[in-house]
Amino acid sequence: ETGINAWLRYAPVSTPKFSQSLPSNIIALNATANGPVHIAAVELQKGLAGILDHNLTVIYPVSYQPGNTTSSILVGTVAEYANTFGGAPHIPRLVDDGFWLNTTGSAIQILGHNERGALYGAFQYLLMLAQGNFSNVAYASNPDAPIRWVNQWDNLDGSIERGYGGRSIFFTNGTVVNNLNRVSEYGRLLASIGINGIIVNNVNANASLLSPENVEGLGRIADTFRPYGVQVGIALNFASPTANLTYGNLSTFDPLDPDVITWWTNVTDTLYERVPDMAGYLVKANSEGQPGPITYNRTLAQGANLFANALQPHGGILMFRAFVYDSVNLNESVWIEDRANAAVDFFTGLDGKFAENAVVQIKYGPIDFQVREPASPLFAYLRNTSTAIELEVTQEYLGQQCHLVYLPPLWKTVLDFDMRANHTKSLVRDIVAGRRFNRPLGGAAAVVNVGTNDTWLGSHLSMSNLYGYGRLAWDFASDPEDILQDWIRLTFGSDPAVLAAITNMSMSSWPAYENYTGNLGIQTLTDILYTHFGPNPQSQDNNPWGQWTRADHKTIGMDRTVSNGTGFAGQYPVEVAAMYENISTTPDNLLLWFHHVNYTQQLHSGETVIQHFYNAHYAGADTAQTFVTQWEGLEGKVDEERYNETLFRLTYQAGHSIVWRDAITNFYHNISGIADSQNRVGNHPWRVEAESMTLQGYEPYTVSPFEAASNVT
Ligand code: BDP
Repeated sequence: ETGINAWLRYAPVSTPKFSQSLPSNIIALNATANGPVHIAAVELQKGLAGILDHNLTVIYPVSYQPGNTTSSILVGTVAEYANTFGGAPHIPRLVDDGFWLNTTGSAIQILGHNERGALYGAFQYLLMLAQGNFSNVAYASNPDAPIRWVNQWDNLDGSIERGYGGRSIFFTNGTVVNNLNRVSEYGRLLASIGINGIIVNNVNANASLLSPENVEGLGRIADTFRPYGVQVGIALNFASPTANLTYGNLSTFDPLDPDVITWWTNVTDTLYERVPDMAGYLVKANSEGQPGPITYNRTLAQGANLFANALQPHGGILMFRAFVYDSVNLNESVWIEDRANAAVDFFTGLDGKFAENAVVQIKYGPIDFQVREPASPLFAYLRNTSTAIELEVTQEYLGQQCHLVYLPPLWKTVLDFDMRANHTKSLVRDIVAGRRFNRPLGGAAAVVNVGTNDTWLGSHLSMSNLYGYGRLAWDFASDPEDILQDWIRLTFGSDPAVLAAITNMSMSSWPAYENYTGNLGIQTLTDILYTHFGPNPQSQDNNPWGQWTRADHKTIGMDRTVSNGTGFAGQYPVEVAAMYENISTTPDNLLLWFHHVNYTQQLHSGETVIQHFYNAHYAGADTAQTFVTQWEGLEGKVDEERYNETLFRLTYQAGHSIVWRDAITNFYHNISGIADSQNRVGNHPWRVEAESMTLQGYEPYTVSPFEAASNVT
């Protein structure tokens, strides 16, 4: 098992308890050539052959004669059903992409509001059977929100920014690859978890994606995804009109300039000629050196609306990223004081100024995909603007697929957070679903970054995060552990020992990672310069990104209060602002996010900050050691290939967690001069310090901070 089929293996179920007789054929109601209903029928055929060793014929299009559907699987749209059978079925209300699944009658009904919904229903049915669940069900399922997209940060040269699963499946050498088989496989995976859109290129976008050759290539990508109901969109470079492309070169990219408006209108029309169902655009502007409207003293909303207006006649959506910040003015050595403030600062005054087909895509926290962040206050600030939450499946700051970190529990801390807007219950998940502020659009986008590796993401266990993302984007209220267990049964079968071990490891993995990396809201103490991997607490201060710990000999933490600090706490609605303003009401796990305190400050738990650091790092690394032994208990219960590859990763994680533990505890031990009450820090019996090594065939290299490699103070 290479992992290529992920959770869609359709492995045989040993003792199926099928309560009805097996279906005799599949009737595809919709005749669209190569459309989602066609794919649904093909999948049903493939799935039942794999799961039950039962071969079915597909009949399509059907000319129905009453009575001949007994023991068929009927799959198609509600409208086509009504057409065929001369009357609408009596089922609950469905919205776009929703479906009805009924296995209680003689025929199995899988009916979608649209073709995509029918495909989703077919996958739900198959994923139920694949888990050995043959119970009778009759239910309707509707998505929480219309936007359930993934983002890929693929560059045209085939590299992937923050991708850890190999090269791009879309691009190579500046253009679209010839063989799109993996794209089709990816579409299948995405459809099976309800994803309906994808941005295929990096947010740090290259204008040459718009060349005629590449538009044709995008057309081929869109043709490949279309049967799976996945609509393709692209990320744009704001300065494209000045990039000397075939559409005419302008000397400005000012969003209010009539020539610029015409330029984008033409480009958009050209794209829609080749991709009539293009999902839309994603734009990162005025952030990390990217061009944007502010260059011309225009607002972010004016910049966003330029694209939204061009897309509007075609039904496209503009996703505009809230990740806007100016790092520094290095020449003047003026560093931003607190990057957490940036999003609300930049969007102040712009609520309600965005076009109706524009959606502001907001990272879950105010900084950048850290191991723990409070919910971005922008979710509560924008009330007359549609919003979506941005998550990261690729584990940029979270171990880069070398560490097992199951992410849905982290995402839930934000989705389930109550912003108390207008003193009223305002869960982030209800805001992004559009329910709380009555917005027509909304949803989620996740940076996924799969690559050509057979495991897609670089490691087998990390696929639970992609699966979990899809399930949560469909139903934000679903439970991370339930999702996980479905994924385990689908990926590894239903052996109870396998289920128990992977559940246990995965559910303790994010808390463990937080423990051995950065606690109490201090952020993930990785190298901040570029790699975002491995411990480097020193780089977390005196950098130009406003991402600081403010650690000195006595104190640590960012004071983000209104009374003394950067004022960030005041960006929340009043009840939440008051909670974070005060140390006594700030939860321990965000203490250092909001407050600058002595290392000896006592937590609600009774520990001091510094002793908590020590204890947590030891506890986290201890937990990571158990992943290896828990996994070893599964030898023979998981196929050899995936067993060995996963063991390799977990062994690495166990070792790296110790590197993390020692580097961080030594660093804060040295800086604070406060001893560990259990006298562990600095006493690492098996550790070999750099100064006691003799090198053969290696060259010395300066490690920063030295604590990661050396015990010399
Ligand atoms: C940061 C990544 C960087 C991205 C940026 C973004 O380090 O590679 O370009 O976010 O989201 O987390 O735009």
